[in-house]
Amino acid sequence: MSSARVGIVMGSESDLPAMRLCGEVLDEYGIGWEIAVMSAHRAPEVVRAYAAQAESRGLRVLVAGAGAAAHLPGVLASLTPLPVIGVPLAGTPLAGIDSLLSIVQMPPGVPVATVAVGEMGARNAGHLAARILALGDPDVAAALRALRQEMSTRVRLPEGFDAGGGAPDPA
Ligand code: RP5
Repeated sequence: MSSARVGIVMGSESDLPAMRLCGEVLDEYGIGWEIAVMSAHRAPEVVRAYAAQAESRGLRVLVAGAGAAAHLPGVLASLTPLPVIGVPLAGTPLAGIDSLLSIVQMPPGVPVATVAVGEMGARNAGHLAARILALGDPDVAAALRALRQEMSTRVRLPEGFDAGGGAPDPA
């Protein structure tokens, strides 16, 4: 079994610049991840095999990025009970609206948790995967608490302003 708990999958090598940011975020939490390129339309049998083996290989969350008619996240979600986070990627003349709608509009029963288009979404996919894993992993939960605490200090307040106890306790 690999030590990766998150499988970051994308439809094309051209998706890598955005999707590697998801891995960088997972590193902040100390979460092991792996990366794979496989297309739901160019290599459907590979996608099927990857999804079928994902759980037994130790993966707990899949993050799938795709552009254009972006069916990879939905296809993965249809083939595994693991939670799937979809990252819509821009790159066509429709600038990601095409992939956003393809990914977010899954019919009931086969959900794909869809994040923002592009690099922002790739990063948030990492944060969302961490929140899922934090439910069953005290180390990830502690890293999440620390990150939220650090984020809550990123404020600039007017002189004399009383925030009512200061930065909120994110616990
Ligand atoms: C999708 O088509 C991929 O996810 C990629 O975003 C897009 C373009 O792929 P390439 O033509 O760059 O391989 O399948």
